[in-house]
Formats: sequence, structure tokens, C-alpha cells
Amino acid sequence: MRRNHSTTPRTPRVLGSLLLLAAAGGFALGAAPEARAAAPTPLGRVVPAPASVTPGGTPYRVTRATGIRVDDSAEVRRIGGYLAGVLRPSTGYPLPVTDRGTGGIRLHLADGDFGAEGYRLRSGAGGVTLTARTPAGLFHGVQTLRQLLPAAVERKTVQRGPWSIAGGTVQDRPRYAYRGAMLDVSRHFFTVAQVKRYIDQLALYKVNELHLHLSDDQGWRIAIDSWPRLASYGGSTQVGGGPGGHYTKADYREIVRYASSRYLEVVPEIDMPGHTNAALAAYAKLNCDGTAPPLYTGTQVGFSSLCVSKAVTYDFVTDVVRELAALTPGRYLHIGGDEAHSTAHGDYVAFMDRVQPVVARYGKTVIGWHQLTGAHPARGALAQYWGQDGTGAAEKAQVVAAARNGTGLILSPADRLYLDMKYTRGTGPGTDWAGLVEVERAYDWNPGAYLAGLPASAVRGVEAPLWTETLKKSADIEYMAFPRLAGAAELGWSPAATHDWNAYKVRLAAQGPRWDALGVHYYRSPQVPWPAR
Ligand code: TNX
Repeated sequence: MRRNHSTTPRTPRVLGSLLLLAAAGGFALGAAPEARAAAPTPLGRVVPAPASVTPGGTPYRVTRATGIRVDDSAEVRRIGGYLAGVLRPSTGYPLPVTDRGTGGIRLHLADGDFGAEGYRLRSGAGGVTLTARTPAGLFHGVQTLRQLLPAAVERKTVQRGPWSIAGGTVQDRPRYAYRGAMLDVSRHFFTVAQVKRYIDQLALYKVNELHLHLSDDQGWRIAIDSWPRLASYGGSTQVGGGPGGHYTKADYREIVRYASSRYLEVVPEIDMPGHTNAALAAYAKLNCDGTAPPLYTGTQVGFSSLCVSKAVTYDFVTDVVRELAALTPGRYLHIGGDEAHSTAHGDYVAFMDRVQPVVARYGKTVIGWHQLTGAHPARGALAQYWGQDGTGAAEKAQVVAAARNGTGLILSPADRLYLDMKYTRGTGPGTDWAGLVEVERAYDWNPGAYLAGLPASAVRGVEAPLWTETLKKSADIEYMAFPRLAGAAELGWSPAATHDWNAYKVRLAAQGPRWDALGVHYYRSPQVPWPAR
């Protein structure tokens, strides 16, 4: 055999191509017997855990002859195309997306008890059928299907099969309607391509809300036509003094479009009245003393405030909310409201009383960090809780009282779901103000019973925020998010009855080879029994 100068990672690709040739030529090649005989992934060994799994029957084997059969609907065909896009590079099969024929992988919309996002997956010798009431349900079913195939299916070059899916039925639907991830694009700016990469990773775990923290002291990241210096000047730096950046409206629409193609709703956040140094630096008139502060590239919080008593503040807020609402097909607009340490309490309440109706006027529902419960949350508003165990009793009581009054909650406990917390003392980057958060700690709690005295119906879901003071590149995002994000997604999706760390860590371990195949940089926590690389 000729010597190949490239190192080991190339070998499987070469082998894969040989196998493809072999398959095309109709002769068998010497795959290791144990590889050929490998049992398919047990039905249900996926993250998030499905609501119900009934294994049994013959597996379905994806072959060169497999077609992806779709309903005669543009959206179902698009989901079929997405699935084909995942499967074609690694299998090397044509996998035509068609509304003809029988067998194969079928994507089908039908009435039934699936809810808005649930699906059923049936697998047997004759084929796999995904059924849902909505395209979102089919898309989530496709993510389950992906995870039932060997991890190598995620590679971009032809790999050795077989590509078998265990026989049986998965019947699945989410516990919570809101399953979010937040990305702070203010402290460090991330490009459209980087955001899309994260969206693809979130979609794999059935996350359906992407909260973008678009403004903070260090940078304003979204173009607002009526206040152009917000982005052009307010967005011109970041933590550490790099060049920063911002999204044009076209960029932002592209993020929204891409997210929606993966069934994620984008929740834009403009943080107010604190965390506003970038805006105050861009426009002197927004400051009570009429003097613009310099741009800020440090990591302190709580030093900036909009000028609550000035009329121009509300012109500014109205313009920003109007333009942002026009860019937002989603239901929500997040107005921040955290750490307003430089705003007097009375001013904070007055500000929120004036700003929440502006959000409603432009057709959006308010989300605020839980400090909003210290003001008067608007009817229908959601509060995002980011406290921690063992502290803030008065604040917890305030949040619970608001929930009893009808304010919905999104749970993001900092000592569980803040993805910017370090895993251990020795792992970097990240921070540790809410403690060290290993994988088990991030997963092992119950959102339904988290705050004592909370009506269960008040909990609308969970969200894992990723603050980026210390994070600069996609590899940093991924290292902090994975594996913890998978746990957050499972808390949002899976029924409480499936919750079990010992079972979860085995399902989680199976994600490792998948992340390797996808090129996702992740933390190989010693708590998780990863297969050897
Ligand atoms: C607290 S959480 C903040 C952010 C920081 C984060 C760092 C919240 C609503 N405010 O401004 O980036 O801690 O972990």
C-alpha cells in the first residue's frame, strides 16, 4: 500500500471512499466483523430522553435504495431536504426526497395527540415513519432519528455503515413550551456564521428559543436606523478592546430566518435601564448630565443607567422597540432589567411602568430578568429567574409572589444553568461567581419543584444563558455549552419521570462521539463515561 503522508484522521475517509466504491461495484470489503454486527443504538438512548419508548421488532437499515418520503407540502419537503443533508455526506447514498413510493424514511403530518411539538417515530424492517401534527414536531423527530444512527453519520465524508435504526416506537412531546439558550453577543461579538453554528447545535437537542443579548455596557450589536450611532459607535468595541461589531438588519433577518428553519424562535434582548453604557456613549443626550461616557471594555456591572427622568429616553426606547419588533416575527421582546444598581428603585419602577406598554404597543410580550418582579410586571410578562440555591430569600419570595399573581417564569438558576460558570477550578475559560458547575450539578435538579410555593403552571420552561466576558470564539462557546447544554435541554423537554443522573450520563456519553464527528469542542467531564476516542 502506498504510504499516506496525512495522519490518522484521513484514514477513515479513504476507507469510506473505498467502501463506497466497493458497495457501488457490488462486492464486500473487509469491515471488521464486530463493526458489521454492531447492534443499533437502543431506542431511547437519545438526549433529551423521549417521553415514551417501546422497543421491539426488526431494525430498519438505511441503504443505497432508501428514499425520504414526504407529504406533498413545501415545509415537510424542506425538512426532508434537511435530513437528506445530514445523511448524504456520511452514507454516500442518494436519499432522494420524494412524495412517491413506499418504505424508506417517511415524514408525515397527521392529526393526533402530538401537541404543538411532539412526534411519533415508528421503526421496523420496512421503514421508519415520523408522524407529527406540526412541522416543528417532525423536525424534532428528525433529531431523534439522527441520534439513533451511529455517530459517524454526522461526518462530512463517506463513512462505513451499517446505518441501522432500532425497531420499535418512540412517542414524544416536550414537558415545557419554552426551552431556551441565550448567547451574549455584546461582551464579545459573534458573527452570523458563528451564531448559525450554535443554532445547529441547539437544534440537535430540541431547544426552541434563542435569546440574543444584543446590548450591554461593552457593545450595542443591532443596527437601529433612527439612532445609527448605537451600532456604528456603540458597537465598535468589546471586552478587552477588540473591534466589536454589529448586525445589520439584513444580518439579523438572516439569523432569524436560519433559526426559524430549525424551529427556534429568536428572543432579542435590549438590556435596560442598566447595562447601557454603549448607548450612553453613543448619544450624549441620553445621559442625565448630557455628557457621553467613554466606551467601556472592562467587565464590571451595575455602573450605567438610562436617564429615567428625561423625555428623550422614552423616544429612544420607543424607536428601538419599534424597529426591533419589526425585525422580530417571534412573540417576545426581552427588556433586561437586571443589575440596575445605578438606578434608584423608584426610578426603576417608573421606567418599567413606562416601557412595558411600549413593548405591548408593538405587539410583543415582555420578558425581563427576575428583578422585574420588584416593579409591576405587565400582564402576560415572563420573568427570567437567575438566582441561586441558598441565597436571596427575599428575592425568591418576590418572584414566587409574582408567579402566584400570574407572571410566568423561565428558570435559569445561575448555579445550575449559567454556562459561563467554570466546571472545576482547573477548567478555563469562564467565571465562578455562582460557583463551580460540573455536569451533574447542571442536570440534577427539578425545574417543577425548584422554588418552594411556586404554582407548577407558572414555570414555562428553562433557559441556559451563556455570558461571554471570557469567551471569544466558537470553540469557547462549545466548550462551555457542551455537555451542560444537553442537560438543560433535557430538563426542558423530558418528563420529570425520566429524570435520573445515572441513566442520563450513559445517554450523554453517547453524544461524545457525535460531537467529535461534528467537530464540536466539548469538556470531557470525568463524571461522564465517555467511550474511548
Ligand atoms: C450577571 S445574569 C449578569 C451579566 C453577567 C453575568 C456573568 C444577569 C442577568 N446579569 O451581566 O454577564 O452575571 O456571569
